[in-house]
Amino acid sequence: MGIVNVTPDSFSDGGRFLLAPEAFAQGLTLVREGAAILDVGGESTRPGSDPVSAEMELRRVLPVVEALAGNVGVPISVDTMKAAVAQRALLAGASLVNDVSALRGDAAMAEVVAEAGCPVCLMHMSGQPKTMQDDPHYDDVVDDVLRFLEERMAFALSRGVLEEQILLDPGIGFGKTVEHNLTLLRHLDRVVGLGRPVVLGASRKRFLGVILGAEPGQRVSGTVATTVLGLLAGVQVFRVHDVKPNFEALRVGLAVLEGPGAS
Ligand code: HH2
Repeated sequence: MGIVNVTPDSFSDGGRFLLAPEAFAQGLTLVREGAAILDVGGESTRPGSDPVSAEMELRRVLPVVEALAGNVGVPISVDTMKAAVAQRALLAGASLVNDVSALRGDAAMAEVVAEAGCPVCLMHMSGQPKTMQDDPHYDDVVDDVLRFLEERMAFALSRGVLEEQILLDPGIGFGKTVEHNLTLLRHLDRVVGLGRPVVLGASRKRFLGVILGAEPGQRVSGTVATTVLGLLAGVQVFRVHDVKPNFEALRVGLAVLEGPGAS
């Protein structure tokens, strides 16, 4: 899953009118590099970020979803916590909803997803992006994340979302210390054990910077390490900025695990 950010704070000097063409070009590049899904987002959820309005998110996301859906042969995911944004993006050609609030951010989201009959990614997040890194605490981070994901899956099912449409994500970096992230990465097999495809989003995240003493653009090899570990644990979807190195690592990893025909 290649990341297409349509957010001004994700593109160094992106003004409003530059965002869509830049994001569209990025999407094409990521597909050329091997992405099997593109995840388009118009609201930054990085620690400390402020929410944006639905109107602003729609203005950013819709043209990009529409253009990519008409020009690439891979499914488009919309990374949003807002039902209105998900609904319009689905109409514009998106076919998956990536909701980092796991259907908690907007009371109408479950219905939108259930009615569309589309896949939905439910991610663990403790708190809100604005404050989630203030003092994250868990009794047992793996148990707590598993319980949360089971509870959110039960909620989704109760609202008419089909089990086979649900993907789960432990939410690396969302209300977690470096140690919490490492513990979750060590126990990804238990998330996989919940029985649904798992999405891993470790790409360029801060814990890699802490380990490596590196800025975001220098965290690619560290990201690839998490991808290979995820593959070994049974993770099926890797949400990454740098598709080529991660895709190549997956191809080699799959060739080893399943034989050359699998890559
Ligand atoms: N991480 C980010 C955003 N969306 N979705 C899922 N399912 N899993 C994740 O780990 C995840 C996510 C944050 O990463 P990034 O896209 O780099 O930053 P931003 O929030 O600025 O878009």
